[in-house]
Amino acid sequence: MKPIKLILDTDIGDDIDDAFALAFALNHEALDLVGVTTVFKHTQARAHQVSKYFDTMGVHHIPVCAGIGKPFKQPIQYFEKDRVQNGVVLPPQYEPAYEAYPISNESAIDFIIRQAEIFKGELVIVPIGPLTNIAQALLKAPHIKPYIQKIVLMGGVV
Ligand SMILES: [Ca+2]
Repeated sequence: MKPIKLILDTDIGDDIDDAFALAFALNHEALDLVGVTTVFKHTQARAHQVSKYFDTMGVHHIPVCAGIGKPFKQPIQYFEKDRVQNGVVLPPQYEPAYEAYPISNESAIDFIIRQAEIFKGELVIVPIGPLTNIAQALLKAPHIKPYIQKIVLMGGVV
């Protein structure tokens, strides 16, 4: 069976579940992880975390693209323990040394649109954080909607 072309859209860095999903998507033989996009709060920091993980696993061919940090509708909740960089809250599991691990210059939105155009009808998007990137990609390029085979999600905030 042909592997499923998959984009994992994640707010990795707050809890372990997204890291587990990333490991699963990377290693399952039925899945072809074509890229990882990050969403919610400090998306560049989250992308560097994914890149660090890939480097640890010896994976250097999968693009990691930062997306939108601020949901369209719901305000971001802040906590006393939050660490802030350039006005944006860092993920609790982030270390500054992770910036050494490169991420793509392409935005998550443009990456999703481009992959939908490349894999017409084959692309599956798995958002496991707020749906901001998916919403923005569909608003920016509504023609990609029929190109996306399906969206399998565990999330909520837009
Ligand atoms: Ca998540």
